[in-house]
Amino acid sequence: MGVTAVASYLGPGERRKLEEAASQAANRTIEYFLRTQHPEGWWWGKLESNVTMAAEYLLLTQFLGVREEKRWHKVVNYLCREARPDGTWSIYYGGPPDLNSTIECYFSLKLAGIPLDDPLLEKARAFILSQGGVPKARIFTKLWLALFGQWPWKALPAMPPEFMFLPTWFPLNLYEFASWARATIVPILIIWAKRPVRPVPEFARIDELFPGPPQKVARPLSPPSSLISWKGFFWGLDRLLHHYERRPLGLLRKAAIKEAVKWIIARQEADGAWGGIQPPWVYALIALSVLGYPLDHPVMKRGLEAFEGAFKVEDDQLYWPQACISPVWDTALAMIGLLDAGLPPDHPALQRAAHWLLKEQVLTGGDWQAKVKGVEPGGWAFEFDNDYYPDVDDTAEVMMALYRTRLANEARKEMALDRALAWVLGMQCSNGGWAAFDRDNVRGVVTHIPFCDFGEVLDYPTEDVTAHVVEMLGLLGYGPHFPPVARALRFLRRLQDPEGPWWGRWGVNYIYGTGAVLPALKAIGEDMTRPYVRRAVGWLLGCQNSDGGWGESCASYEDPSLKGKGESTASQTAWALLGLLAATPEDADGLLWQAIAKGVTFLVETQNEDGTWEEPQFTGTGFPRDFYINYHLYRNYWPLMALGRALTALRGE
Ligand code: R04
Repeated sequence: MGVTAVASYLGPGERRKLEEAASQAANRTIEYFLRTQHPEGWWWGKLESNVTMAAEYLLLTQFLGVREEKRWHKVVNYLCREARPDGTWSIYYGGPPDLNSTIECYFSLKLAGIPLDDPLLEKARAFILSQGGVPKARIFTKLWLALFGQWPWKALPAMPPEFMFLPTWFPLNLYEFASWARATIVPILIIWAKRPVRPVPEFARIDELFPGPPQKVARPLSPPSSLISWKGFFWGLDRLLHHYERRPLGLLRKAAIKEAVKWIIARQEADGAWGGIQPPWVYALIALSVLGYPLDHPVMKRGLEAFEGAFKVEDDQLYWPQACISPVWDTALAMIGLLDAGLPPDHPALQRAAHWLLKEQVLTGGDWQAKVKGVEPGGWAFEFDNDYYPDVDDTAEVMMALYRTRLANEARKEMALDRALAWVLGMQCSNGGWAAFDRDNVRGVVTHIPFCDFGEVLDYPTEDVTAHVVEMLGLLGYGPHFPPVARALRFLRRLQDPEGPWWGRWGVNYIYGTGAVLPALKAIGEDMTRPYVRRAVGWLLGCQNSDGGWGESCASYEDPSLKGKGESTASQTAWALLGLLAATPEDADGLLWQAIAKGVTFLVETQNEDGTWEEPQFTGTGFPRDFYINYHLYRNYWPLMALGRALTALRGE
């Protein structure tokens, strides 16, 4: 975009004013990142999700018999702080009351000694019963309750450990599940086989959360409407498996449990957790405890100590464990923001970050190799320690950050990039897209298993991850005719929403997806005047808020009429600007630049003195509908990218 072109749409005075304001704002945020970089080179923000992580921490320590009152008091403070005035908890800021979270918090608070007639519990109980009580909870919540005799094991779906033995060619095997579900299911197979019950004191029972006598209303899943369906098949299989459970084949059962234990122990990461995320980690500790592993067993010890490490958020009042930690993701994106905002590519801060990232490259094997043969490891994971589960999303962003940074030892960097490129290309799915952790993890049959009533159990190739890869390939010099790119572009064209945007799998929601695809199309050399691109631009212009920002509530995953709608936030305004700035061809009309100017002004006017933004809203997605994330650095590095790219356009560079 030539300076004259911009000026003619914004007017010389307006353009200069905007450039000045954006430049000052960008410098404040650059200063923020320079002063908050860790000496080892990384940036890392809190990953806020929902209270089930803290409630389940209480339940885990209760179950393992390591409950410690001072710590419990801090977690109770956190749960009470997160409770809303109506006595419920939600899974995202400003979201509706969530039954599972409210039940798990209610039970934990009772265990902590909060009396039944406490106003908070009274309101929570009223909500829980209004939703049908515990029988309406998800399987995971019922499993937690079963551990303490608050839900009958026989009313949970069968999860026999023999499942471990299903071969990888069988349509239903461990490796047909998404990585996060697989790592969570294996320990649960052991727990289900043992059906442990560690009773709680009478005062902590939660019979009052049932719509009738628990022994009567705590029923197994009722048969689906039509038995001639996958759901029907699995319901029938579940009944059969419960029957088998009465007298399982001893040797087979023993061997299966042994196989599961081996699988679990092999996957404990250096930080003592599993898979970098909470579910596999807590269920692994429960499973090993149920098998008699003592607390001072090295695996148990390290697993418990991990709650005192990187995952914890603690001050003198509160404690809560993060569901996951995002240092690699945060560092790569912070570097890209700094580079976009004009920090020299050889700046010491960028070099420190790059050297840290180079040390984080995963050069050992992982579960992805079950499906991807003959490809050398070379990706990055999201966390400090998660060698078994590197992901394509992090790898693409890290590659872009490294590629644009200048190091003294460029050869070392180029070798890392070559390995990463080969791994990413090896991970491309058959339909041209890229998923996060696995290739072609799309066998839908697993989604009908009764156990799978929460989150995602498949790792589908998605628009946002594919876009990040295409953007990276464009940066590395590949064009639209490079076969993997051509296939990816066809994938993206196929998945474009009829109204113009792209759906967002790992970010909320259509604004995230569209803000990822448009820069990718620009980077790969697509003609940005093509109708399908203009439809996406038109959609973004159409959902700009009157305050100049953009926002989209998590609710848009449930209610398509809310696509692109929600109170303006810094990160989502940034995503929209990244999209529009990528699509400003020479002849962009005034409307486009007026919208960009208003969006940039929104960021400038809402920025804090210290170069950061406020963002209580959740704009990250763990699972659409079930699990949302507030990445605490999203509010800062995505706006920095947007301001940086706006300045580049305004200066006609
Ligand atoms: C934005 C980057 C996306 N990129 C990296 C993803 C990182 C986080 O991915 C996950 C985080 C998760 N948490 N909890 C779960 C989970 C899954 C993820 C989870 C797992 C199993 C069950 C419930 C929750 F993939 Br059951 C924090 C791809």
